[in-house]
Amino acid sequence: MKRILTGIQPSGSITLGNYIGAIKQMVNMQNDYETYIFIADMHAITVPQDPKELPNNIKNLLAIYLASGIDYKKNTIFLQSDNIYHANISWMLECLTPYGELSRMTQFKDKSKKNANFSAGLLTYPILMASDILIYDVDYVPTGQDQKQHVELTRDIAIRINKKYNEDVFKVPEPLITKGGAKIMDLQDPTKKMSKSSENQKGVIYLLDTEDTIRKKIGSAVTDSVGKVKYDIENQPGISNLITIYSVLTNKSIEEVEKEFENSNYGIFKKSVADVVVEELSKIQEKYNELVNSNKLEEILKNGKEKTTEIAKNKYEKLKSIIGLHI
Ligand code: ATP
Ligand code: LTN
Repeated sequence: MKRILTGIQPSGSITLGNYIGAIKQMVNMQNDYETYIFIADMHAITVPQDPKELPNNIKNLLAIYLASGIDYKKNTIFLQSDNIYHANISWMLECLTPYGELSRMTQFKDKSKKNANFSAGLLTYPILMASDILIYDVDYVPTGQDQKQHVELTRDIAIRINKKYNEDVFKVPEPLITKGGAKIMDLQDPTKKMSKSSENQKGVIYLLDTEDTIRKKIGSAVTDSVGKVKYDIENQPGISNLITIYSVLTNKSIEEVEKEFENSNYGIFKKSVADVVVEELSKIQEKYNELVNSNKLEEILKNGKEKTTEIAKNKYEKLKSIIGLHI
C-alpha cells in the first residue's frame, strides 16, 4: 500500500483553507493508503505562541481531525513533539542542506517580513518538514499549493543524500496538491491566502464559526462589478474563490458551477455557497463537540507516539551509521 503523510500547525483556529487543502484530502484517501497525520506543534513555535493557548490549539486540532472524518483506526495520528527523533533527524538534514536553498523559500520571505526579530527556526522550518516526511518513506504528501515548494525542497534533500552516500536512504516523495490546485483565498482580500494567522478575521472562515457568522462572512465577501459568475482569477478573484469553494465542497467541476449560476446574481450565488459551507461545517461541529473533551484524545496520541517513535528510531540509527556518528 502506498504511504501518505501530512501535518497542520496548531497555530490558531483551523480554517476552511486548511480543511480543503489538507484535511479533506486525507479523509478521501484514508481507505486506499497507509496514512500518517500529525499536529505540527514544533513548526508552530517558529513564530511566538502563547504557552497557555497552545495546548488548547493542539487539542482542538486533534478533535477537528477526528470530527472531519479522519478515522483513528485507519490512520496513524500523532503529535510531532511527542516523537523526539523528528528534531534529531532534522539537525542532521540541516547540516546536509545549503543555507541558500532555505533563504529562497517563499514562506520564509513572507513570514520573516512580519517580524524583524524572527527566529532561526523560521529559516530552518522546511528542513524539519523534510524530516517529518522522509522519516516515514512516504510516497505522497497531500498539502495546499503553498507547501509545494517545501515538498520540492524535501525531494532535493532526499536525492542529494541518497547520491552522497550512494544508497537509498530515503524514498523521494511527491507532493499531492488538492484538485485543481485549490488554494482558498481570503474573502476580504482574494489575492491573499486564507490563513489561520490572518489579522482580519472577516476574511477567514473558521471551521468552528457559527452559521450566522459564516453567512455574514460569505455575504460580505469582496466581489467585482462584472456581475457574472465566471472563473477568472485575474479580473474576478473574489468570485473565482467562491466558485472554488463551492466546486470542492459539492464535487462539481468549475464549468458545472459556472453553468449552474449562469443566470444568477452574486447575491443568489453567495447564498448557495453559504448553504454548502454551513452544511459541511455543521456536521463537523456536531462531532467536534462530542469529541473535544473525551479521553480518547490522549489515548490516540499515545498510540501514535509509540508507533511513530519506533519507525523514526530506525531511520535515526540508519543516519547515524551512514554519517559516521558512532565509534
Ligand atoms: P499559518 O497562518 O499559521 O501559516 P495556515 O492557515 O497557512 O497557517 P498551515 O498550518 O500552514 O496553515 O497549513 C496546513 C495545511 O493547510 C497545509 O497543507 C496547507 O497547504 C493547507 N492550507 C493552508 N491554507 C490554505 C488555503 N488557504 N487553501 C488551501 N490549503 C491551505
Ligand atoms: N509546513 C506545513 C505543516 C507541515 C507538514 C509537514 C505538512 C509540517 N510538516 C509534513 C506536510 C508534511 C504547513 O504549514 N502547512
